[in-house]
Amino acid sequence: MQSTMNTSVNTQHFLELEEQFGAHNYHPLPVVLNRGNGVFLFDVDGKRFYDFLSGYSAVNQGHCHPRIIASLVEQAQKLTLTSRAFHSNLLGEYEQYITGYFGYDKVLPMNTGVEAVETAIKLSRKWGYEIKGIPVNKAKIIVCNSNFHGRTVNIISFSTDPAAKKNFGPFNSGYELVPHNDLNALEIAFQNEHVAAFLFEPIQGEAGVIVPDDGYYKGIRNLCTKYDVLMVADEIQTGLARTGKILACEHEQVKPDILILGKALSGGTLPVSAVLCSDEIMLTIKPGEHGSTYGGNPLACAIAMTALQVLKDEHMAENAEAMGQLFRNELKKLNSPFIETIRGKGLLNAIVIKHTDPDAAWELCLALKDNGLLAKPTHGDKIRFAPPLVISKAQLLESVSIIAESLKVLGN
Ligand code: IF1
Repeated sequence: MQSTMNTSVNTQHFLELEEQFGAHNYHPLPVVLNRGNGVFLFDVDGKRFYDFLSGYSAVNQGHCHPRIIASLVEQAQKLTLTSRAFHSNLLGEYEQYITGYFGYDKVLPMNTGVEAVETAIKLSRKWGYEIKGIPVNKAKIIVCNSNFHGRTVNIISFSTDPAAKKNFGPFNSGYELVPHNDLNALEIAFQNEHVAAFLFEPIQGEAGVIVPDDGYYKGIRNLCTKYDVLMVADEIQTGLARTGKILACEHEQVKPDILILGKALSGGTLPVSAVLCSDEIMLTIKPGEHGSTYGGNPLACAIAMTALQVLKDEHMAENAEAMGQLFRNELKKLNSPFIETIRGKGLLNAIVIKHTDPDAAWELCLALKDNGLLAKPTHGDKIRFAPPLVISKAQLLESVSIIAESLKVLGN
């Protein structure tokens, strides 16, 4: 099948700069963007696209949300960083706001998602040794096959993706793998008294939007309570209204012991992440035992409070639920022979492509691009569809028609 790699001279210029001067650690679609607004991205030739990746769910609130940008601009002209060597007027206000928003005693502010996951692992181990009484350096953390929690050497130590691990060893110990969505396997793993925590994604995003059975979150909660194991939810991608609730765990009225947030916590402006938990867990870390240069900086605090507020003010979870249902129903109605599976929750969805050509998903994404919609394959045959949560019904239906038109590139 011919690749539809038609790019303008203007676009080609930027691609060549990256080719020559940048690391080749990604394989992006051949599109160069220079502006975003709401659900739309625009390329250097002024072509408009529906954004169906949303920065991997970091842009839930829509590109350059006016209230978030206004907070950024206002605070950027006052004070951006004090470091934690001193206090700022915004950190305490933000800490009170976000802990009240999610119902936890305390928050530890970090920057990237992986830093928050590392922080949650350190808190889990500290709690395991100092509260649960696990022998020091014997703590186990249970994780899931096909997990994705970031790309530091410690985190990829428990990845099951060969591409994420190849030639990055040696790796860290203290982790045990269980299948995702398997409560029996989890209970067996919990027989080990050295288990401090279970770290999981409510929906496995990178693995291809793997949605567990109903009751999985409640089952995890019950087992963690029964065996005195911390339930650690990585809601970096599933949180902040993406799946139709403010948190994916809310679909089953479940409250994790440790909540990890990132991505859309800043509305796609700059890296802001957070770890929330009880005093019992959080106060195991004493002054000087953990931190980061930018963690909790006043610019991030200002942005995050607005990013969280607009989720509620604009009912983005409710819209994600409604538009997600509509999206999956409309895709099903296409009855495409090339779509094997449609799955997701809220506006975190994916399709599995069925085709003899192993590059079919990539070719479809190129055709989608040519037709004005940006999406990217994950793990070969799956395409994630995750637009900003502000998408309207008319925009969603237009997007489905673009998908329908683009599927023709796979044959008739
Ligand atoms: C890339 C994936 C998505 C995450 C969860 C922690 C992190 C992520 C559930 C780490 C980050 C990003 C990383 C980015 C692409 C994207 C991604 F494909 F890699 F796996 F979304 F599915 N927990 N996910 O999804 O957060 O340190 O990146 O801020 O590395 O290519 P981060």
